[in-house]
Amino acid sequence: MAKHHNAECTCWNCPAIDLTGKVDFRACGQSKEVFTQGLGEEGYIVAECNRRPELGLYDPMSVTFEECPEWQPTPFGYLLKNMRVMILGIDGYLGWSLALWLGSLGCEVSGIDNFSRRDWVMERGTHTVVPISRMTERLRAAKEVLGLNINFRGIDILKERDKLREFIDEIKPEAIVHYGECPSAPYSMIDVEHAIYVQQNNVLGTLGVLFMMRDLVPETSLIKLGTMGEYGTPLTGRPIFEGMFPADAVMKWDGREWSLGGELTPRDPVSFYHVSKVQDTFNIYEACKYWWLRSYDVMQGVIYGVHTPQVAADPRLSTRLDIDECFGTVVNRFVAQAVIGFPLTLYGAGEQIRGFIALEDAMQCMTRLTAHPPEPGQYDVVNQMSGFYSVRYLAESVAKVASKEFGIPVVIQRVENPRVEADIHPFEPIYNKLTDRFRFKPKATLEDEIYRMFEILTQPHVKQRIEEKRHLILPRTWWSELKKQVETLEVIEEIRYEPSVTVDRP
Ligand code: USQ
Repeated sequence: MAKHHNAECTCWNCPAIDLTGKVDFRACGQSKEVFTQGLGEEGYIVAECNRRPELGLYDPMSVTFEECPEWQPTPFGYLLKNMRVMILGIDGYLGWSLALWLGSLGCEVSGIDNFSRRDWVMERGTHTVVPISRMTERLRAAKEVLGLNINFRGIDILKERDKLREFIDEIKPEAIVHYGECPSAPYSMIDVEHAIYVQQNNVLGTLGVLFMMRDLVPETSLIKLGTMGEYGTPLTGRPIFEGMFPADAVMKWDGREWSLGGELTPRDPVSFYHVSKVQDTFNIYEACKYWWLRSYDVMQGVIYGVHTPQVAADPRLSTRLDIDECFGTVVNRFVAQAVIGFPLTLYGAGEQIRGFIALEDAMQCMTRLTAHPPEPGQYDVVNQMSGFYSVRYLAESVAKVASKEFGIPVVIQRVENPRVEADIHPFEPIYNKLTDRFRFKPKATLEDEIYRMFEILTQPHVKQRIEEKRHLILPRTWWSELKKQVETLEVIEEIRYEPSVTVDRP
């Protein structure tokens, strides 16, 4: 059988390692005198293990995950026994799904949230169309249905740093997954108050977390949600690398030539929200450099879907699904629109291309990254997506599944694009690190996931909740100063396909 992707990692990657005072981290304030006590007789690095103190001082490169009894096999690689994972933003669309997912793999999950996603959505006058329970109910159901004890605390990352510090100190997480940010581009473009709020919440909240990690858990990996939108869509058509230029990239200018290998690639964000993610990138990059923190910055494509085996296990465990202009992502919106017979809203030409990933696949990626922590000081970037499509292709795919499989005819419309974005552009994302290094295997095809969403969204109580918010489907938030609802540019005729006779569905 092929080895797990992290079989050859050693204690050098492991968050249970204790390097304090043993390695030359002078950049983080340790003096030369302190670190020399950690060098073995022949000048090798030696460390201690927080989980196996009986090892005493030893060479951290000498034990692999495969050999260590603390690391146990799972379908997604070796995971530390009862690995302590803290999720910032555990009440959100992704945070809640990941809590259940990791808990089911044996992790000891803790998490914080200030319920701001619920508040933002309420502020916009809308609601999650898949009903979700209150946190107390969610926790009770997680215990009852899946046997999980999730350790939750209501904390605001930015405003309650003392409480978060205490919680981190108490739990001593071995990985921190950071989803605790406002994820909406349109929300950040509403007005000056919203722009400032999003940037403050995201950028300064994350900056605070970095300082806490330096002080309390410097060996813990930070798996931070960034976005593919940090890169924008370079009109030159150059490939969108995974955060840094590859070793053989060169820049030519004025008859001279330089290697760009290892340098951060240019960022060209597409909203004030996306700018906040770019700022995070630089803050995390610096923290890894100054303090030897370790982080994967996850440039995630647009997410869609509402299924994982755990959230499907009980209605009280469902994760949210938004469909409004601010918090609904494009595929989720299109399926909801189709369900209530609302013409699918292609913005502008509809030829914008983005990277996409299904919820369940994103969970798999996050698990694989958690299982394979970076080395001390390592800042790395992955482009987390499983395919890329034009918005028009997505609308057509939704229309196809709707009419073929559910007998729902679909109309597609082009509306004025309220955003400032290139709607016709080249796009060549590179996204093979997750598949090659971490052995991510996408499981959900676009069509299958759309099908699964139709199954859920056509349920009468969900359909009813979509109907109630029909008036909030068309966007009103313009990147320019305009203050009006977008208007239809073109109606693309009703799309009907022959009902499917061949596709076998579970
Ligand atoms: N779009 C339409 N019609 C709609 C909604 C969107 O044509 O009804 C278009 C947009 O113009 C855009 C594309 O679809 O070109 C994607 O829009 P979106 O609203 O699905 O996603 P976006 O605003 O880019 O943001 C979402 C998440 C964000 C994440 C980002 C990943 O809300 O948190 O960072 O996807 S990415 O797009 O790769 O930057």
